[in-house]
Amino acid sequence: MSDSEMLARLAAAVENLDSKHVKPLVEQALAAGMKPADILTNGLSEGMRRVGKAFNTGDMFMPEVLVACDVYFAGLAVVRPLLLAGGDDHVIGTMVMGNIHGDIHTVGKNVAMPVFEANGIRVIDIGVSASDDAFVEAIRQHKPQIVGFGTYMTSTFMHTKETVAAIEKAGLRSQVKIICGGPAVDADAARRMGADDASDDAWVAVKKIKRLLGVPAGDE
Ligand code: B12
Repeated sequence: MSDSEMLARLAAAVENLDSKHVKPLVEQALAAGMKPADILTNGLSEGMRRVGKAFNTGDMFMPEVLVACDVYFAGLAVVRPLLLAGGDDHVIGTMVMGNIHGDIHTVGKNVAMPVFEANGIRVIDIGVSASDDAFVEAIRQHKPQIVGFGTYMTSTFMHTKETVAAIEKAGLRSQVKIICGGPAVDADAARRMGADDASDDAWVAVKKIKRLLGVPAGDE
């Protein structure tokens, strides 16, 4: 089987909620010499991206999205240790990521983080409903170049301003770029609230993060 056929089958396994075949397919792809990042980005994540689109157009419902996530994570469990064991040479930056205070949506964050990791962004997850102080502390401790706010509701997206202000007050704002994510975000509004960018799509966000880091985004 060619690499592109293998990737198509991996994406289809996630999209078709095929929990039985996803793990053996990932193992087969690895045995064939395919790169873990390729398997994740162009196989499993591609399937999850299609699921996200189908959900947004009303062609899939939440229970199916949650099963698709399980399939995605079953495949991810095989490739993730290999990605993390790959050493630092592919790492382009560190990102502290958490949900803004009051926001407990986990699915989007859990889908986005492996996509970022597969693209060389080391992610420190500070969890859901993280206080402004928790962001400040994590920045002090981990010295990231990027901070990601998970904001899945209008109310928590609007809280961006306060969290940015806390980071500013701690004297850390100039050390980090800030990007918001979630279905309620808008890049212009995020900038007006003091962040640097926003995206409702993890794959588009990777390009935006690369631009913020001054790394070629691969589309110019
Ligand atoms: C599932 C869900 C829930 C589940 C969450 C389960 C879980 N463990 O996550 C439950 C039932 C618990 C829930 C609760 C609530 N929810 Co809800 N929920 C949703 C729903 C249906 C899907 C979210 C989802 O998983 N999407 C799929 C993922 C893959 O997409 P995503 O989150 O956008 O993530 C993608 C990108 O945004 C990006 N991304 C994600 N994170 C990040 C982070 C960064 C930094 C970047 C750059 C990118 C990025 O990557 C992902 C892949 O591309 C949405 C509706 C919707 N259309 O989104 C409502 C929704 C988000 N919820 C909503 C609301 C109002 C609530 C509740 C207040 C409901 C209530 N009255 O109790 C509570 C609040 C809970 C809280 N305090 O946080 C509203 C928000 C409306 C608004 N604009 O304010 C929505 C939009 C539904 C609606 N249309 O009304 N919810």
